[in-house]
Amino acid sequence: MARRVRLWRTCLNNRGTAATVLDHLLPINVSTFGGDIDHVFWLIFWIVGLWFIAAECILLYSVMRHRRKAGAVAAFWRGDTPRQLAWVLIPAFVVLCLDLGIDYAGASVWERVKGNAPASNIVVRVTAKQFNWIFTYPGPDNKFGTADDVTSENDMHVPVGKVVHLELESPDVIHSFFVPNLRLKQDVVPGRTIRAWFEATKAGTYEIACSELCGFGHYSMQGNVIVQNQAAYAAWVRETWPRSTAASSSASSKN
Ligand SMILES: [Cu+2]
Repeated sequence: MARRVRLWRTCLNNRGTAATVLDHLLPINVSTFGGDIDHVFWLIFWIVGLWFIAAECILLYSVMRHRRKAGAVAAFWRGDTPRQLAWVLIPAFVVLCLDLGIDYAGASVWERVKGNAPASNIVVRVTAKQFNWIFTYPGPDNKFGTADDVTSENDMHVPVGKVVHLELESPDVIHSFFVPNLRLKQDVVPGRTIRAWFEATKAGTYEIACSELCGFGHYSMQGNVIVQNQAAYAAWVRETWPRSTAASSSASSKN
């Protein structure tokens, strides 16, 4: 018991400890905008959580206080008087205000994540198909649809600390590209090229999941984002990508 009290006291004394404990409930964040996403997540969690507890307490109190008594008949209220109406209007107004508060807090985060992406020369085309992920790099000429494009199945290599642009496409059904550690989730819709971006802050291997039920093999639609330090990424490019064709293609265009 004393130990438990001490633990609680330590928690209360350490500023931010409660927040740190809660942070462990989420996958570790390795994205530059992940903190912003988590901030909105916790804001909604606390608002909805406290509202839920308050509503359940009122419900429980009412059930206990007005439980069936011998001879008592339940009253039928139509909400005719202002006092009765207030039970509906006041909570509805409070919920509206909380909603607007969440919208206000989330707007700047939405703008940062979904607005104009920071500039980058690293672009990866992500093709989501039943049932795997194909990652296409433009190759040394930096153009898609040319002979030096590089494709990789289910593994996406990216350098740490660099903005990466994604072009998401699907040839069949709707999928959703989800990397929990990057706090990135984006639907992939047939017939459209949807852009997204991220900047990873820590080297490591992070799971990709398809988070849109897309068919029998949906469960197996897994992949990895392999975030590498600059040297390791450069080595991967050296080993996997063809040599620069800039010289040969400019030579052939002259002919
Ligand atoms: Cu899928």
